[in-house]
Amino acid sequence: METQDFFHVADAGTVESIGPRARVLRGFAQEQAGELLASIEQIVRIAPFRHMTTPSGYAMSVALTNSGSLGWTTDRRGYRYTADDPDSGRPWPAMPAVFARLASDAARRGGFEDFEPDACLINEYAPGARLSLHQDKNEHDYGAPIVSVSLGMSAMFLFGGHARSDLAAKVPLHHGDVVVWGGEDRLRYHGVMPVKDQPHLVLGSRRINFTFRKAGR
Ligand code: MD3
Ligand code: FE
Repeated sequence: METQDFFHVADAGTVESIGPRARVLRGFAQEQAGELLASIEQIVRIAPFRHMTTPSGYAMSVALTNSGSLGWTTDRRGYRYTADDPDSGRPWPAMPAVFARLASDAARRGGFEDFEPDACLINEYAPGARLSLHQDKNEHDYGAPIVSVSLGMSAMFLFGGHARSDLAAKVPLHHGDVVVWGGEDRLRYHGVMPVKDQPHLVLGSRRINFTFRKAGR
């Protein structure tokens, strides 16, 4: 195990509150990481990672794909969820059972019962990739939480307030960490600082973050 991981073994199992209804579950997905990555490999064979274009015309530095009955997409026309992969015209790959179970278990641990996501957005970060401050507002029902799983290189997550100008807290996220957000924290601005190139033993110079959402009705 490399040094970067070594320091995060000790806090596995701890729960940090970063908001009234936002919890970091340290190392919650660590034991399952291999299985999760194998599932992602299968998904990417059908629906490869791609750099989508934002409505303002920029290519995102983060590459993404989806699994589940709905997938998040962006192009010049805007942000939305679609049943089909716009590149292939085929449905997004089904959500693996291990994904659905992890999402529901983590949500319960974070204080949300009966979470049944229909969408899993998978983000891939190369060194330097970032996500500017934004809100996740394309989902039908803000009552359901969002569950996020981080694998590979560490990143500094920015957790802001309800206005873009609110000061953002910095929360380091490491391989195996899971975060659960809901209730009054659901619409807080958030982002990811440019990822530093500190290669991970298993994933190398990559960070993968996948977020489970209930996007449809
Ligand atoms: C906080 N992804 O895909 S984790 C995203 O690490 C996204 O790739 C980040 O933000 C990443 O939209 C951050 C998750 C996250 C997702 C939804 C949230 C944090 C959130 C909704 C409300 C508050
Ligand atoms: Fe987001």
